[in-house]
Amino acid sequence: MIQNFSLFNPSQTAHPVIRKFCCSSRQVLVRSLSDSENSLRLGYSYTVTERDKQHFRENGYVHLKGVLSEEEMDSLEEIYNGFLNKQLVDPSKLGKDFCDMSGDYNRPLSEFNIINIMLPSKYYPPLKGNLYEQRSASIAEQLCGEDMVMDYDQLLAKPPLKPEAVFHWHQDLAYWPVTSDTRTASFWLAVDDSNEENGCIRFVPGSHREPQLRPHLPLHGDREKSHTLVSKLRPSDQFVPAVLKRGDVTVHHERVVHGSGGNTTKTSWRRAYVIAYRSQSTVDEERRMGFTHSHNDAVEVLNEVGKEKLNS
Ligand SMILES: O=C(O)CCC(=O)C(=O)O
Ligand SMILES: [Fe+2]
Repeated sequence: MIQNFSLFNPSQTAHPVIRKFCCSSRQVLVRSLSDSENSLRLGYSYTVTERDKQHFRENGYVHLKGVLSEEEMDSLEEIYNGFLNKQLVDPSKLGKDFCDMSGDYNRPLSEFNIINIMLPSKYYPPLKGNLYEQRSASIAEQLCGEDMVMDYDQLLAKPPLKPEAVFHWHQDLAYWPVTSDTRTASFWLAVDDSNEENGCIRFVPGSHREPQLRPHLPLHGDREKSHTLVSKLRPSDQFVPAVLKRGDVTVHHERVVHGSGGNTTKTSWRRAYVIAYRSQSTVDEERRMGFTHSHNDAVEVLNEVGKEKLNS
């Protein structure tokens, strides 16, 4: 039943939700965009302004508004919910790739604070090539260069009433092997409006320019118990919450310090869809090491992450 899917060549046999997603994305090509949104979306691409590029360079992240329209989000959300309600994939088949980023691997699903689904398009291939992938790829190219390819995707959802859904402060590169070319554009798409109450992502602007990665420790002592690494903020660090509307994204650099607080709301979910782009040579280098961004990667490989060669 599941077929490979690309928006450029939509398969008639694709999942109905995907077909709908595909159709709504095609309409974008012919419909003019609302001026009030001041949107820079056009078909499969999104124009990044010089100001956005400068913000990304100087602060290590940038907030881009309206990367997906409300209608496009509706279709995407159906797929997202298919993961959460277990209709698209069976969580028991994902092993550690279906876990709680705030807890250890023994925590039962009913008690998850941050529902983390690694590599959704690997486990549900019809997701591949969706409109968000296309637009984020166009943005990654504008921010980081032509050789950027998708390295991994991830879903991160905080249900309401989860004050402990804290994503600890970290730099992404501390989670990855330090390859010769570390350039990254990490996209964080808000599936819900995201704010301080429901646990939006927060950045320490400029921290990506520090010469060395900060120390990170495994939250539960070792990477076999949980995937989570933790770094501490410094007294001088000032963080900025990224308050996003549904359909907005942030894009962040591999060294910027970031994290998020719990979801203290009674009714508001905080769902995010992450896609990271890195250079083709970096992705090849990672795969040669056996590093795929799956939490099921060998623990010996996971123990080699974040080790940088220090500049003399
Ligand atoms: O969703 C969050 O709160 C954090 C996500 C994150 O760390 C990332 O996308 O790199
Ligand atoms: Fe991160």
